[in-house]
Amino acid sequence: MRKLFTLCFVLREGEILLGLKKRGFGAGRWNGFGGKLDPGESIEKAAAREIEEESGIIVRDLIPVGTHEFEFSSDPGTILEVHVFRCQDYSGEIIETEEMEPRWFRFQDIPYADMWPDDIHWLPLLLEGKKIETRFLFGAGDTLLEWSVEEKDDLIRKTT
Ligand code: 6OG
Repeated sequence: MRKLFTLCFVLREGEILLGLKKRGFGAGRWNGFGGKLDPGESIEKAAAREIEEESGIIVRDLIPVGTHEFEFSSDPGTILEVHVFRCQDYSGEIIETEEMEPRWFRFQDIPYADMWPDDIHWLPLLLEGKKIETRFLFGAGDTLLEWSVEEKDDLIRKTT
């Protein structure tokens, strides 16, 4: 079974917007903004809706970065398929919400120790503008058992 999620990172000059998740899955960890798709909703619509619900801003550009497949050994066969975006153009004011406490971090200060353990393996690639496709298997205590991170070429290639 696959469960679809979105995850979006807002960037500005040398800084990334993260939110401290205050409740639910991943509470206590810093992460991008995102969540589950509503029934019938497109992935892009869900990404924009979640970021507005969780941080107050309206995104004007959503650049697809790739996908993660997360699996937990405690629930084999259930794949969390997470569609990742970055965004550099938004309107509105960033606010704290019931779900997230937002904060800007300089790239060199990203709190990897207080994030999901997969993040350190791919977030630096996102910051370099790379596209990615990853798989992570988590064991007890959310430790990483197996993982792979592939850098994807852009689909459009120059032929000359
Ligand atoms: P809600 O439960 O709030 O959606 N998510 C993960 N993000 C990272 N970096 N690593 C993981 O490793 C994750 N598992 C889920 C997807 C959960 C949000 O958390 C993300 C969603 O944006 C296991 O609806």
